[in-house]
Amino acid sequence: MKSKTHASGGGFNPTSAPDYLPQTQLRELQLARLKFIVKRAYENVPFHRQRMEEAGVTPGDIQSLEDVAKLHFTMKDDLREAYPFGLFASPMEEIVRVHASSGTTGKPTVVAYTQEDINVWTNVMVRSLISCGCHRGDIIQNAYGYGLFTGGLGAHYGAEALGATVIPMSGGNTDRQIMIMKDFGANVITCTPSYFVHLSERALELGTDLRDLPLRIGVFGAEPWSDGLRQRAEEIGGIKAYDIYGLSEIIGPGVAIECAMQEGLHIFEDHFYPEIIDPETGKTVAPGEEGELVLTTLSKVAMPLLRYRTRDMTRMIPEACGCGRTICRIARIGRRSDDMFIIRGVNVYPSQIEAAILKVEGTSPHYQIVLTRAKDLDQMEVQFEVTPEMFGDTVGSVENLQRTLCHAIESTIGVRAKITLVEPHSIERSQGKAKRVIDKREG
Ligand code: DLL
Repeated sequence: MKSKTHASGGGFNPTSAPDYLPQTQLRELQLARLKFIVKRAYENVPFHRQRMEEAGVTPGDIQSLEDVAKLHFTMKDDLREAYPFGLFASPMEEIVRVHASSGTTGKPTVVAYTQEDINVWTNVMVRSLISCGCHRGDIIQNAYGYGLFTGGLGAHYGAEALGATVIPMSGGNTDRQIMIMKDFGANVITCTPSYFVHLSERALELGTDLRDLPLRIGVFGAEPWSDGLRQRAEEIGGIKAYDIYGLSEIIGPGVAIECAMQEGLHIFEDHFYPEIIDPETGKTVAPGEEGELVLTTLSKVAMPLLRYRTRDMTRMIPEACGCGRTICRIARIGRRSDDMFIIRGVNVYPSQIEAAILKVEGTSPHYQIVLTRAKDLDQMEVQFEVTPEMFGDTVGSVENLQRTLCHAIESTIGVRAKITLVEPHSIERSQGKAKRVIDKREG
């Protein structure tokens, strides 16, 4: 699996060789690319030039990888303010594609690609798919959304260049997905983990057990998901589920991916330079400590980003990986520094609630957290879908289940939640990223 070298995809050569570069070579490559990208940003994007001038830094000051710390951070708001094309470093004639990430409020943030950028994206997606055991000849059902979201087209180009057969399903249309999966013999599926669980359950309702199909691998990402959810997905789908990470601002899917060891995600650091910082102070944390992931695009031509604050919390795994890849690894991203909500003074992440729920035997990952405020006191309600089967041998009565869930949550986060059991399917299914928190508190 070390280096697949069959030509396909318009002369594109899918190989995972850069994953195994000796450290010194990798650092040299990174430094050369860092110098290139800083110069490019400085010369072509007024925003970056202005920030560098404010900090008294010129491209010539970047002489080592550590010098990256001299540069300014770029934030999501900087992209919003530059809406739509303000951060582009290439003239429009050279931009072959734009994507946008949907903001929950206001305008989306727009990102751009030259043909070279699309080639890099394809390259890292091929390496991602190879890393989780996909190969030429696989039939990949791509259920990430096609459109402004990067998931669909990102996975699509990578899968084609790998030499796989792509079924460009996009998200949704679940009954049809299931029929096509069965009839076309898909053995790999790419989608959000929450959508996969929904799809598997719907399949069962329609009399199809995915475990009886050729499906072998799930390449899941675009949202945080717990190890508990991974276990459920693997059980119900009869698959091996891999975690893929990425974000539009940096390229889309394919920034990092698990390998067969599944002990963290390898960052394609020949193209994306990672740092882990303390989100409060902006300072680099000690090696192996948790902090916010900051990424610098090392080869992005159309829209170079310097020290982009992802808000995703993780840590570097300093030990060498058993798979032999030399590129660095980060721990799975369980939370963002900003999907956190505070309830009665306690910081809570939806992923903690999910992990607590899934610890209870017989439960399913269909839940929603509703936050309200009554008489100045915050209340947290966890709505949880039940099915008749849950009351078989495992949980007993309704009260029993409520008690057990309440206890599981309280012992995990230290806050009591009201558990409301709701009808099967009453929580809206997402075709992409699941919406876990409804915050009805004011102010
Ligand atoms: O979600 C790109 C993507 C598509 C990644 C398909 C993987 C698969 P955005 O819509 O810009 O891009 O959202 C990026 O989603 O900053 C994380 O907070 C979250 N995220 C993405 N992948 C993971 C993951 C795509 N594997 C934001 N685990 C990121 C946890 C993830 N969170």
